[in-house]
Amino acid sequence: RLNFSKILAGFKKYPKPNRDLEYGTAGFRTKADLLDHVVFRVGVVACLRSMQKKKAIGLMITASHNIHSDNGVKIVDPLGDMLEQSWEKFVTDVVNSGEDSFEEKIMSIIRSNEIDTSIDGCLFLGWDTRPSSEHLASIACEGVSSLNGTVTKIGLCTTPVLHYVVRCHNDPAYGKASVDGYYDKLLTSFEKLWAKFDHIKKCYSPHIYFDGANGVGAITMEYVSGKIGDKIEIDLHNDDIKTPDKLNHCCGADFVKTQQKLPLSIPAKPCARLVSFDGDADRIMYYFVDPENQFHLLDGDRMATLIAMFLRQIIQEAELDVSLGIVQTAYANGSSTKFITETLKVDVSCVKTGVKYLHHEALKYDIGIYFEANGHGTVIFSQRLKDEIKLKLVSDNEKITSAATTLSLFVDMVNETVGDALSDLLIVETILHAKDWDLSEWEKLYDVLPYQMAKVTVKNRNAITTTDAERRCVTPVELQPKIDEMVSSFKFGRAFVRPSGTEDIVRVYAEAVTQAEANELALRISILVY
Ligand code: 16G
Ligand code: ZN
Repeated sequence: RLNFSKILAGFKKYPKPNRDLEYGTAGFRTKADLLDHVVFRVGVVACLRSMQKKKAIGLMITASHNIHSDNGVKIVDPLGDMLEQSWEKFVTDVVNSGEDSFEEKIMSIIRSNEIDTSIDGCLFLGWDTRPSSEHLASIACEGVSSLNGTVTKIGLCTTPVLHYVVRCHNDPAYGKASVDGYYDKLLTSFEKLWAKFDHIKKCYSPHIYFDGANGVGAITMEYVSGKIGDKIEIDLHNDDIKTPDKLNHCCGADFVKTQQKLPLSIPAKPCARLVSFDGDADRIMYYFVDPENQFHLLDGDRMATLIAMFLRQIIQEAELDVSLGIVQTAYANGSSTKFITETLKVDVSCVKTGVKYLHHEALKYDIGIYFEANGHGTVIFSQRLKDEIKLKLVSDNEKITSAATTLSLFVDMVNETVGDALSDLLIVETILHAKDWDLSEWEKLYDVLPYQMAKVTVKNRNAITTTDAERRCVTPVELQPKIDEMVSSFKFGRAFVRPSGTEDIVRVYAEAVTQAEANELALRISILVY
């Protein structure tokens, strides 16, 4: 039933340049003008995936926090999570294949996955504000159509919205499969939860300065601001989506995290609550400037600990016997890990960089909180937990039913499919509001160790291989002993190196007791790598 001549026509219309690409941790990502053939072929493979699973699949066109001239494409699996790993190879093969070999590649995918080709593929498609996004989205549609699949265009949207809609289409109990349905679920639970904690506040201010990275997150917040403005006044900045080169330029969550300074146009108002989203609104950073003009960052580690602390208390109040754990990566600050284990006494595990690894590990808990230090994260809840909450909601103990109500509303405020800056913002604001905290109270939970990150350009980054969740190097064999020796000469020193999954470089991370020492350690390790 497959019409290979239709697929071939697309291969000819969008010829592959003389360069192979790889489906990395964030899908395909490169200069936008090198992507025409990629999105066509990804459309084809995503359609096959949909036929295999007999479920809807998502396609998101975005390059997140990258410069406006880049773009990329990611495939979303039926439950709204990232594409299963075994398929990354299939899609990479098809994207890199020549006109003479694609038919064989596609047939082999069909055979090895026992795909019934009489099924119609069903795709949901979303894109960000980049100037190239709509064009690439239309080519992706051609790819899907070449296999007779159907496409529902969500259009301009954040990455987490697309993930959410795919999940709801395949699992209607999760919510209504539309952008309105998404806002409705998150904001309704937020309003109800807010009302539960509506006491007089001394410390929590209802005002935030918001940096939208001049991307799609700014549109989201403009809408949200109209809905919840009576609770949180949102002062919108970096919301110009009409000027392409402003996207992520000196603003956004990635800029704030890596530069550790204020983005353009956010006022240095002492102690004000400042928030940034990244270009596709799946990452978030909180920060503030103190009266001495010092910059303070509250990153993914901080959000994970804040959420764990809050939820741990609620599950105790609800008398629920469930497991709670935090998943981090090697980038998590050493003092956050110490705080989680020693003070919170919550389980913590460390996995490789990349959302799919964190998400997978978090599934092991009834409440799995995962965050990368860079601000990408969410919470996932087991079915067992959801069922237990229902039982507690009808308990005759008022304290228990109240805690169960809080938890149940909290669950509905979370986008469990993927890190979601809006959902994370609502969570953090709810907790700060409930605790009557400002950012400096939140920051007091623990002191971070100063850290420094560096990039090293090498001939072949894949010569470096790692183990132990990227915390130790396996090859080149002589490297790790040298790193160990160097680290041991720094108080509270910790460092690791890993090849980047998104750029042709090796990344270096170092922590030490002072900023100067962290910088020095990062530099010395970089020299070892070079
Ligand atoms: C991708 C990942 C992100 C990770 C980053 C690391 C997803 C959706 N995104 O952007 O989680 O932090 O890669 O990049 O998984 P790196 O390998 O270049 O350090
Ligand atoms: Zn992003």
